Amino acid sequence: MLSPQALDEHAARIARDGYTILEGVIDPDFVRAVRADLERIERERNVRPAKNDFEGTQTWRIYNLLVHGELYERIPVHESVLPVVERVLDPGCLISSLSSIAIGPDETPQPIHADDQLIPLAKPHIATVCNTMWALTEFTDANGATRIIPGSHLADASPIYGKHYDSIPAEMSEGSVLVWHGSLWHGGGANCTKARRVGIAMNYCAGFIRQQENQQLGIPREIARRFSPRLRELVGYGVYNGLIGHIDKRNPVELLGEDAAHRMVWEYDGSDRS
Ligand SMILES: O=C(O)CCC(=O)C(=O)O
Repeated sequence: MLSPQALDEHAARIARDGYTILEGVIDPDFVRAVRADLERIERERNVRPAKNDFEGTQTWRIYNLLVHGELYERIPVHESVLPVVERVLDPGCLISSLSSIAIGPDETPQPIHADDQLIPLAKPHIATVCNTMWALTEFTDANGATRIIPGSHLADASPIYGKHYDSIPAEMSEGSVLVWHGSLWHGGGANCTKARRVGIAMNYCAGFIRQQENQQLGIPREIARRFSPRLRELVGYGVYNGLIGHIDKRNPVELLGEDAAHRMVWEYDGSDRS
């Protein structure tokens, strides 16, 4: 577990450079278990690469991982990763999407993009998105490590789709996590090796914008019911700042048969906004 000081330093690095790498924070047994389980899902669901350049034609992706078993429930709440994200967004952040990305041999580079570029806000702006890439294998220049352009989160525009930009590979050891500001220009790398580069894309957004994968409709309620209280909030069974996301003035967690832990904005007494 990272110290509060280390967490602050990582958040400061993201503010300055647009990214940071949390070296070796994921338990090796967990890394192996997730890798093996992704192979199971691929086999059972006959997952195949997409046919477009953005997702990659030699890249295996599995979306909406929270419906695929309890193993995945440990990812969004990881004790060394979530606190960094909470410092970049705030504790009211949400899961935006949770998917796997296995880049296979012969994959070509993904077009450089910013994960928030479809959000029509003038740039640069505060982080509305904060994304993480978990290395389930080593990430190297040769096998398709995520390519990044340090500092680009401060640009006044998003990259032009399909244009070449000089970038560096975010190389990291198995069990490490790359965390970036959603405005950072980046893309998956080309894989020139004979083995797959496997990652988990654990993506978060601010509690006041729309999640990329619809978590409340995409995860059956009986699955969400077994989630931990924090995971329920992260998928959207909660309200941001006591207001955003309410249903008829009530906290949506009540749909799961739970009492709401936090007060709604109209219950604040003016001195206390906790
Ligand atoms: O696979 C990667 O390294 C990055 C993927 C990515 O940025 C995306 O699919 O949006």
